[in-house]
Amino acid sequence: MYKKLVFGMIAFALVTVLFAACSIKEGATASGIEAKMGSSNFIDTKVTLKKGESVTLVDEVASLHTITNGTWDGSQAKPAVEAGAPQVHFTVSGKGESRNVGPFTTAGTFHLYCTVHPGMNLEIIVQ
Ligand SMILES: [Cu+2]
Repeated sequence: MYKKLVFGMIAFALVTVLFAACSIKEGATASGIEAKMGSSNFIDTKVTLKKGESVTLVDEVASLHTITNGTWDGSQAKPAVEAGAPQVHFTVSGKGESRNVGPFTTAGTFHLYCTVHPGMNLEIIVQ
């Protein structure tokens, strides 16, 4: 009976520590930098981050975007995950819907694009 109580308390303490650790990590990587998406384009086509920061991609209108690593070269989609880039693949469709992308831990220039809209490119510069 007593042992069960002690075990329960240890388990509770562990869970609390884990939650606390997660929230600290999120706070450290959030830069507050946003890249807004319009109906068929990036409103912000270029963002600059410091190493270790993330960028929040925000759908400003109710438009479906599928964002992944790569770029549009004219009307040709060129998927590519650059060395040091986080793997990105998600779909948003609701107004105000957002996704955190990162952290970017390597300095360089990285590209994301929307597979739905030709020419919808985002350049991310990490310093
Ligand atoms: Cu799109």
